[in-house]
Amino acid sequence: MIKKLLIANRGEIAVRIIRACRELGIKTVAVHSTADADSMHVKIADEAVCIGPAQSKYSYLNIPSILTAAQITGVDAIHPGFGFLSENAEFAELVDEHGFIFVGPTSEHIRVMGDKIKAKDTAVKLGIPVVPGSQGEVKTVKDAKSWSKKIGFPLIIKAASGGGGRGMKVANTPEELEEAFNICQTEALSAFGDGAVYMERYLGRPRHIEIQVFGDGTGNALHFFERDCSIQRRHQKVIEEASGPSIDEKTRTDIGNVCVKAMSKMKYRGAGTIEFLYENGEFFFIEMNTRIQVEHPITEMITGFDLIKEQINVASGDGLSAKQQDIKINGHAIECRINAECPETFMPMPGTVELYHAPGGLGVRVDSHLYAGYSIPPHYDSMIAKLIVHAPTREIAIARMKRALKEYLIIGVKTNIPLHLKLLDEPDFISGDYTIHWLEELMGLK
Ligand code: MV4
Repeated sequence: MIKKLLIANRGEIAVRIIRACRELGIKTVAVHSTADADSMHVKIADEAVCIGPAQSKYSYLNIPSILTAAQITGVDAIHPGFGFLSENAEFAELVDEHGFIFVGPTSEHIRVMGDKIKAKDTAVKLGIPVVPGSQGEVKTVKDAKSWSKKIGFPLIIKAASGGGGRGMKVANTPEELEEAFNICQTEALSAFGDGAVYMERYLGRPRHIEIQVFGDGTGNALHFFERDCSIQRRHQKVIEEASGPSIDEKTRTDIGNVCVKAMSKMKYRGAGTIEFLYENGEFFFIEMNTRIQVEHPITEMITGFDLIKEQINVASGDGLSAKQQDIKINGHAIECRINAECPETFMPMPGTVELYHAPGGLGVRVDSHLYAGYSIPPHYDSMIAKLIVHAPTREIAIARMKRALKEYLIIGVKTNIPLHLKLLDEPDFISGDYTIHWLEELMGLK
């Protein structure tokens, strides 16, 4: 049983985890940098420990400092949230070795999925459809040329240790292959300390569809349907929706069942997201994330499950709270990520929130750590809130999101609320007809 839990994170996700703990009767310990002393998660936790200076490297990524805080406060468990140490296999291992429960998968599963070559190999063995490409690492230009004859052009070269859009090169023709391969290998080595690369057929106009999965670590597994996260700019998601507007009932059930079988076979524990590119009615696995994700609330809204509580229950050894047949889609949900940023350059623009008024009413949820008077520190992510709406239909959800965005007052800092209002009026968004390139094409970046 977990009686006290430390949240190794900050911002809205720390607040979200503290809220779940409070409802479960679990005491909470916030950790924070000196720059976050006045942050919401520090104020609402039962206890708080300063773990270092503003720079993440010395605070939110400082493993000895976090483990010491856990020991001093006598917690049973550590929740890593997302980002920071959430997918650090060594951290998961150390948490375990120090006698704390890590709210997440085993360190072995984190390690395997962190290596994109091993992840893809695992997916193949588990029966998940993958993008056709090289089998394992491509070590030399000679091997790259040989694989390219099987894969065809355009193709994409990816770093095994990459992810989130870093360490990728597209070769459109055989003439471009050698240089693209060499650059990718060199950049992978310098950026990640691992030069291993692999190759895939390049999909030109896919959607990014991800499946929310859960496992109890003993072979029981569930899926909570899909999210469409195609609306992104420079690999930063901007709007997400559940369910996916392009996915029909049979397609949804089929891919969900494939993912559940795979998670069951590998005895996966905790929350996971299986990421696919979806093109012409076909799913192609690209990566698996072994953490709770930013956009988990839209899945919570359409299924009615509290995914953070589900994570904590699984970590406690209480297992999953539902059977697959109990998980149903109710209505539609949309999330707009609210960032403190310059509307023209999209550069982060921190500052002090002079006045704050969050929207409310039927079907409106705000996950945020903001309050009037709060100074957004410049050291971390520019996302300051997630505005989530839930409605019986997609059409009503769009109307509800527009009215909620118009009610939202964040005075003192510039935000991307005007951008969201513009996007929600676009015919392609309204019809649901968009790919991963849609936003960048709309803004003339491509
Ligand atoms: C691809 C692809 C096209 N074909 N793989 C980018 C992030 C990384 N997770 C995988 N990514 C891509 N892999 C093949 N074989 C296009 C992308 C991609 C992308 C994927 C998901 C969401 C946004 C994206 C933006 C640009 C490129």
